[in-house]
Amino acid sequence: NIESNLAILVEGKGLDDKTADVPIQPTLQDTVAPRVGIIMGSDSDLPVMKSAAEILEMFGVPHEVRIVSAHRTPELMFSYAQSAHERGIQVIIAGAGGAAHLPGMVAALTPLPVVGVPVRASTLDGLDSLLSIVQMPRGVPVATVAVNNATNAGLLAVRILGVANDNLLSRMSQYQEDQKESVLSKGDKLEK
Ligand code: RP5
Repeated sequence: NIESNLAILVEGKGLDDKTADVPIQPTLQDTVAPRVGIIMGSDSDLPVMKSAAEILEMFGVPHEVRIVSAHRTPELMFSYAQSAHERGIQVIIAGAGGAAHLPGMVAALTPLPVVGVPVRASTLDGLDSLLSIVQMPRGVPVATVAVNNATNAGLLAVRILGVANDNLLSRMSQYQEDQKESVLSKGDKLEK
């Protein structure tokens, strides 16, 4: 669950510990390996990035949460990005703020899809993070979500995995139905 993932993160367990944080999940029980890697430049990004973990938790997608800084731990960033696909990770969600180089650098080092989350971390209201992440050169894509919108990063990861997983695809359809119902019922209440 999210708490144990985050606890492991806070305890600072490294990449060598590949099993301790893998929860048993209802939808992808055929594997114990995490399918989505959620990484961020600093533990100060956690309040924003935990929303991505909550979405993956809700859809039952095995995931891991790690602090990997492009600037403070560049060697770790290299090893994480270069080995993620070999460990069974299929999507990387990378959040960072300010000079937010992590998502782009990771995208340069992995063949996996990378979803970038610009974290509002400075006096510039997140515009600095957004531009740092979204303005990638041709050939190195990062799917960038809105500032602080780690929820959408989680949902995008579920949709990517859903292409090859009917269970996730139908859960996503249900999520959309539920969302529609919720909006319509709010509209009904306003009209009354
Ligand atoms: C980035 O710098 C992190 O992603 C974070 O958003 C920002 C500030 O980091 P701290 O100084 O709070 O650790 O690398």
